[in-house]
Amino acid sequence: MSKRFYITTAIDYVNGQPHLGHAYEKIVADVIARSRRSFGQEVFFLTGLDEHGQKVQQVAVAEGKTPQAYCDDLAPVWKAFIARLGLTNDDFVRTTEVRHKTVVQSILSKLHAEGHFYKAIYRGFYSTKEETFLTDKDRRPDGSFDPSYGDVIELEEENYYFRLKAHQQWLIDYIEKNPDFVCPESRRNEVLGFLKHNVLEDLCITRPANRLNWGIPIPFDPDYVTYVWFDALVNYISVPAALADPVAARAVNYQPSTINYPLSAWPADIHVIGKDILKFHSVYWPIMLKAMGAPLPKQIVVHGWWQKDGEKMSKTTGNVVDPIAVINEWGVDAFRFYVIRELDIGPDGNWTDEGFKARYKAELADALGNLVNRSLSMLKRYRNGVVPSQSNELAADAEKVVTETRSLLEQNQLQSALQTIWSLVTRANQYVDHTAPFKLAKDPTKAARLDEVLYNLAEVCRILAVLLWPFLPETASKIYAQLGLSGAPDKFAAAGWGGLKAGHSIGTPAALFPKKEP
Ligand code: ME8
Repeated sequence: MSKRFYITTAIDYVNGQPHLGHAYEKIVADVIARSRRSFGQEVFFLTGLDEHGQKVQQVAVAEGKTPQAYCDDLAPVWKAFIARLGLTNDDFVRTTEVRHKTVVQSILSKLHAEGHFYKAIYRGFYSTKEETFLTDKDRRPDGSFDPSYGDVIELEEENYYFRLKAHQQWLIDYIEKNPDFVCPESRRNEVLGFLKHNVLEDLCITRPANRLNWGIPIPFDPDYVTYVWFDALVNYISVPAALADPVAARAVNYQPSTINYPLSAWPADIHVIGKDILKFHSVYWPIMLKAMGAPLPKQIVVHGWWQKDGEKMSKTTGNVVDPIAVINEWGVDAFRFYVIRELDIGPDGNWTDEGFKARYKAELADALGNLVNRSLSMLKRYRNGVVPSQSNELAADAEKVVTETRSLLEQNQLQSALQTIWSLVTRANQYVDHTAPFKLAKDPTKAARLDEVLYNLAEVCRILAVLLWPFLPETASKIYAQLGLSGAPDKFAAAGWGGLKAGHSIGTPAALFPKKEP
């Protein structure tokens, strides 16, 4: 049983509409997952929902439902959402599932027995919205708390705490010795700065059940439930443990009763997350794992946040992008293309409808779509759709792009990979313009030259399908089908030059990206 390449996303809060930010993160992870599978690696791709906590409890009560019924109603909406994005996740976790709750409790029991927790009274300011205690460090210069914390109340409460101080130095050393642990570098520096300039406060890991009962009960004290983050972060290891991953199961002290799916996934290779939850993933999560005796994830990939038209997206002002509406109008691949092409993993991004339409027109319809359509239409018209003998005029260009794309995908440089792939699209379009096959076709003495040109164009289209598969799976499959090839273009190894054989009959060309009225 070889270890799978294990990739996760943040699990989304169930109480809210799936939005552009959620969609972006999941597509980033999906592109990485698909590319690794295409390289021949076995992959385990996990996403899911974060369902406990005060916010869910409050909304459920307001809607006259139990929190569980509320989550059960919303979970299918989220599952339909990720299906619409074309995700290839292998599992979908809900933190209300027994398999997850059992593992959270098992970890709590283990760490409690080993003396990692203590109980203490804390008096302080509390943000219900963020479900967190605030300190003076969270105050703005004028002494007030940022409105993003919502109503801040004074609270005195006895809770369980996780001892963190002993973990500070090894974590600093670890992040320094492992430059790829937190990516991009700016986020790594942010974590190191935080760890070096602050004394780590112990982490409050419970909430009293009489104030909040929508959470996982603490196994050693029925008066408490688990704090949302000690619950949510655990999903990354609870699912492998439940699927009988030996490393995960050992670390969380849990043996699933039925071993029907022996998985080898832990440690995770990549956690894809947004910048706002960096501290939870790069400070608390590694410390939790270290305390459990589990190997740490290999990499935390941190993406930026999307705005719309230069402003924060907000339902109240109506300044939102509804991914499903965009997909319904333009197709899933246009959406996947725009978010990955527009925003590199790291900085913040800005969605504009004009920008989206401009990329659709220039890069998808006029560049890629036109290349495939005219290449295959000419092959159909001039050679009855039968592939001529192999010619290698564009082989070197294609091979260079294939090598570069692979290397960029291996480094999760998704935006650059798309740019590189488009350099081949541009090259091939220029080749059409320079060789002018429509003129060659009029001159019978140029038949051999026309054969060469048509072969090169069809073969570039085939290679593009393979390169595009992780990004634009529907389009890649359509190109394959139009080329008359069976199966999916899902094996990177097929990107070598010369895959199209002389005498092969292609299928029917059709527009990949229909032009839209302005
Ligand atoms: O934080 N642009 O859930 P969540 C890009 N349940 N990404 C965005 C974004 C935006 N405008 N808004 C949110 C949670 N995100 C927790 C996670 S993980 C163990 C628990 C990203 O629904 C955000 O950064 O608020 C996060 O990575 C993900 O969407 C889910 O956010």
